[in-house]
Amino acid sequence: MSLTLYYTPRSRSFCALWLLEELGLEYKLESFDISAGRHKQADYLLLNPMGKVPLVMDGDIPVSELAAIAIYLSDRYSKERLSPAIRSSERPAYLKWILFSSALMEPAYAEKMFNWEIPARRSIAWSSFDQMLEILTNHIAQNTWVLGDKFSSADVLIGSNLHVGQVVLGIIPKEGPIAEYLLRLTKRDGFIRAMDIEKRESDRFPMKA
Ligand SMILES: N[C@@H](CCC(=O)N[C@@H](CS)C(=O)NCC(=O)O)C(=O)O
Repeated sequence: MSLTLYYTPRSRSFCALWLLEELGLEYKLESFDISAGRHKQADYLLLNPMGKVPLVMDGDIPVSELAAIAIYLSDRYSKERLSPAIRSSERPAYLKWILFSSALMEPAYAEKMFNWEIPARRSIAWSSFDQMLEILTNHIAQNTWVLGDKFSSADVLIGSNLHVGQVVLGIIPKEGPIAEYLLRLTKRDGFIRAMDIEKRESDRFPMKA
């Protein structure tokens, strides 16, 4: 096994880094300054035509898109520690929450941040930012993790979005069930290790004016 994470600080790459730290696997960090454009070079585009980070290489197999990275790495390497078994009854809920992060939270965040005016709500996939947040809040008010007592990679995906939403974008509440869930997440050793690496790499590649 030889894993490489293509990473830039202050980006969604943090989620993949946190996942790798939760998995406790050895991996190589290919960290770069996003303004250098490494992710737009021809060799990179062959691996991820979207030209985005993160990208995980498992040997010579490219894995892009956070939901796919989470499902693949957890199934392949976590021995069911971060994902329920394929045939388990928890599997549908696990997949639902993984997709909730990328298919519902992501566009809902964009709607909120860019003040999108959407004329026909029923025709869009994520309904609304407020509904997304309400559903997540009601669920997490009654559960330690999205799958109840079992922590999974779905929590890493949702937690990464919530962390950015609260700390960077200021659109996620600072108190209540979601804030308490985030506190539980950010106390995890995997999160703390990933945040130490993120801080180190942010210092290495400071934001350009
Ligand atoms: N849908 C992608 C989103 C990845 C993404 O948006 N990455 C941003 C950084 S946060 C990026 O690479 N932006 C650089 C660009 O588009 O040029 C995923 O889930 O991995």
